[in-house]
Amino acid sequence: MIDLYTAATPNGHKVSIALEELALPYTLKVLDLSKNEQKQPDFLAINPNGRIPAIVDRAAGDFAVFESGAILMYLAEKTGQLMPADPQGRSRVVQWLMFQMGGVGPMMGQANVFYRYFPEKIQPAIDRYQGESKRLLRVLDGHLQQHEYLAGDYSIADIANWAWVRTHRWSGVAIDDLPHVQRWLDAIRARPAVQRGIQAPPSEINFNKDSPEQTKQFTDKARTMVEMGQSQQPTSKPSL
Ligand SMILES: N[C@@H](CCC(=O)N[C@@H](CS)C(=O)NCC(=O)O)C(=O)O
Repeated sequence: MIDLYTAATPNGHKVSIALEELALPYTLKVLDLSKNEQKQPDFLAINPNGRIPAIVDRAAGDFAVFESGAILMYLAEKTGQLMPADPQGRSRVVQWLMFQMGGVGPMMGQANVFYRYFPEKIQPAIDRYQGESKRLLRVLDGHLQQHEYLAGDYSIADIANWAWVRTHRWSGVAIDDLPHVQRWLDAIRARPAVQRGIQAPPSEINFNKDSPEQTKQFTDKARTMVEMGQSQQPTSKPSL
């Protein structure tokens, strides 16, 4: 059994989708990020960085893994699924996984902060992060024009990128001119395991259309979290 420490965010959903795809039993441990539960000592012993997601593999001597990309690789390697074992096939998956971890996630995350959460609207920062996010989505579109999935068969690279790209509207980045990204988003959304994964736990906002009240509530919570995250340094107990 795996304990999944998570919240309804793209990084959290990457892991719940993978667990659902792999049919691995797991216990959902939802942390309230607006109450800073991710910075409490018990959780810092699992992830010294004080961020979700993290897992503890109870069947493997309580082995703890943090960083969503590292968790996806651990789960794929543990099961021998969602990533090939041969060096080149594995490398293709890892390349597109790192593309998400180092590019799509951080850029869309910062677009959210400056476009949605910061009370001051700093237009050059919004333009920079939305522009870079759009550039990365164009790279995906170009690749998906020639390939059904990002790296051979459907893999953890698709899961990682999909969980972020589906929230493009929240980051203020349109994909109307990216037909291959649209096709790939729809194909992955149709998978039953993906549908279950994004309900674990369900998002607090509708990524496809704004409901002003929902948007305001979520934005206020997210702003509080960003401000708390800037002002508090985690200190951890010894790691598991
Ligand atoms: N690179 C990390 C990023 C994790 C991350 O930023 N998690 C966010 C939610 S998506 C979080 O826990 N934020 C709470 C905080 O900043 O205190 C990963 O991919 O796991």
